[in-house]
Amino acid sequence: MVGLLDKPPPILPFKPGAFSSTLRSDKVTSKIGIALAACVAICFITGLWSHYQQHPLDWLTIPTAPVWGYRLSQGLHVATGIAAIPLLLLKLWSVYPRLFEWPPVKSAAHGLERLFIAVLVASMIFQLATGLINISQWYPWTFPFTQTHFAISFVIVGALFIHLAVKAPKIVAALKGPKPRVVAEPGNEVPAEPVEGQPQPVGSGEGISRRNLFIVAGASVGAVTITTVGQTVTALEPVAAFAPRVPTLSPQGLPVNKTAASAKVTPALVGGDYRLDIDGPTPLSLSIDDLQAMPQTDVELPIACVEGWSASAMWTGIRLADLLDAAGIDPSSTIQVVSLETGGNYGTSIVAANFARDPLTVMAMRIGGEELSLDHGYPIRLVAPNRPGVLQTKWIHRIEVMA
Ligand SMILES: Nc1nc2c(c(=O)[nH]1)N[C@H]1C(S)=C(S)[C@@H](COP(=O)(O)O)O[C@H]1N2
Ligand SMILES: [Mo]
Repeated sequence: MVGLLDKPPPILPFKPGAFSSTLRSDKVTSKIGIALAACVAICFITGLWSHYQQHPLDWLTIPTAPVWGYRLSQGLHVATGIAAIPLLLLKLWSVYPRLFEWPPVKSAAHGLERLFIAVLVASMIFQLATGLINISQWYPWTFPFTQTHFAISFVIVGALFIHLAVKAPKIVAALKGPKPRVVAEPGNEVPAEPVEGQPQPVGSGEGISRRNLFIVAGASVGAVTITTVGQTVTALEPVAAFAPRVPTLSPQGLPVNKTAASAKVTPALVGGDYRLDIDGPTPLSLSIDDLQAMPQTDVELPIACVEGWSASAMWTGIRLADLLDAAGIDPSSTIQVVSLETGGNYGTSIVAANFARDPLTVMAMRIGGEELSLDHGYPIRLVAPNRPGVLQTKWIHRIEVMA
């Protein structure tokens, strides 16, 4: 057995010298790795922020300002996640020959280190692939996406932390060290003088220089970013060829994630019998005419979806604080809004007191001056500042006091 492991198998990827690219070096691996780790760090922090906005912690009061806070943090979350895809592929390319290093396990510590790397790579591939599929609005799996995405993020960060700690000395040495030498192989030497009629070598005998490698890396990260970030940066919309959602091409200037039909909200439900009921010391039951007769306020606020698209709109509606005051609800109360949509995860949402009382939080009836379409939440929906799109509940018919 030991004898078997002494020598690499005589087949290609294991043969010494099987990988001849002179572009791979610890320095290249370290630089790409640092860019990838930076993306992972931003993605993790913005992901946690998004999670705790949707599942609040008792001791953490989320501020209502700046109004574009969630738009920025979730835009960064999705953009850094997308940028991590080409970076991860490059990183894997840069260390790929090590997959075939011989012997595969040199010691217990080495075996453990490789195991952590396997966990790290597998969890990152899973996270980025399912995340990308999710923002493309395709849900081919049966496991609960958000819980899994949340749990796996800790596996990634834990394994990455260990990986960086183990590799720290090597990374520091690689970054401080001299430029890796271009290895000239027999018959592949870089000629001292240009030879007329011969193609010029470009740095390594391999046709692409290390500088060009970084240009390719930067260009691929730039390309995936530029062609998708238009879903949230309006100025880049014209080049957003791969953005799953493009706000200005959508009804009333805003994509619709859940249509009224798929939420089973029928026109009959929002007809003459519709009432907005508010449970409070002075219970209210308001018809659409009653609601339209109340003082209306204009607010400019974004809808920022967890999937990374976002768009700002001018909303017109009744300040939520005015409705709560009319029902005699205490200003320190947390409330819940309830949709006509039954079932589904987003039929209700909790509104903490600071959000409920913010002067920018409205129960919107109009968008851009037009009556809300049924798909956008007619007759009335919640729009609050610095709030994930999933919590901007549509088709509200009831407001309840929680605590
Ligand atoms: N009742 C209800 N409200 C909802 C949803 C839903 O599924 N049901 N989806 C939410 C999500 S995920 C987003 S991003 C916004 C999108 O709002 P829009 O369809 O008006 O653009 O509505 C939110 N409000
Ligand atoms: Mo969303």
